[in-house]
Amino acid sequence: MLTRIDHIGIACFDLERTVDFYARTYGFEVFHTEVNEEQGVREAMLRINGTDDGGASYLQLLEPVREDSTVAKWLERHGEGVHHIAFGTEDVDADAGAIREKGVRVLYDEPRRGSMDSRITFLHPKDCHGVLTELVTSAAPSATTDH
Ligand code: CMX
Ligand code: CO
Repeated sequence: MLTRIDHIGIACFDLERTVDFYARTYGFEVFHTEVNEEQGVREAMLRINGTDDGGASYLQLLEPVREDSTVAKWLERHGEGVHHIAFGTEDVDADAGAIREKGVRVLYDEPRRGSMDSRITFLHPKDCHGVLTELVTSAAPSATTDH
């Protein structure tokens, strides 16, 4: 079951400048940063609020690290802005399977590694009324204490 907005993914050209904007304008602080080579991004997670399923909602600021990455391609076409939304679930495998059975294309056969050792998959935007949609299962809290 999908129980929270886990994050909103925002594509940007310059991660530091965008982080600075969110800090100066809203007072949001960086909770976590990492490079995800497989996804071709450098990212900053800004934690906005806790959620009643025990998780949290974040903004995920994304800067491409490779010209052939999906985010680089998207920035070239659209410029900066909202790139995707992500729903949180306790069981990404079960939810992705159930959604696939409804005829929505799930992009990965098996969930891959996402931010903070989460497990993620994506739904094709053309099957979701134009919204690239991610499903996320967070790592157990103990797995993220060293980040
Ligand atoms: N939101 C909405 N529509 C999008 C989109 C997005 N983010 N990205 C692409 N599209 C649309 C395009 O506008 C295009 O539509 P038109 O044909 O009508 O112009 C269509 O999808 C195909 O676009 P494309 O540029 O040819 O893109 P690709 O097919 O190469 O890739 C997608 C699209 C969804 C398969 C690819 O972006 C993908 O695999 N995404 C999942 C991985 C990802 O986004 N990783 C970065 C974030 C990592 C993280 O969150 O941790
Ligand atoms: Co994301």
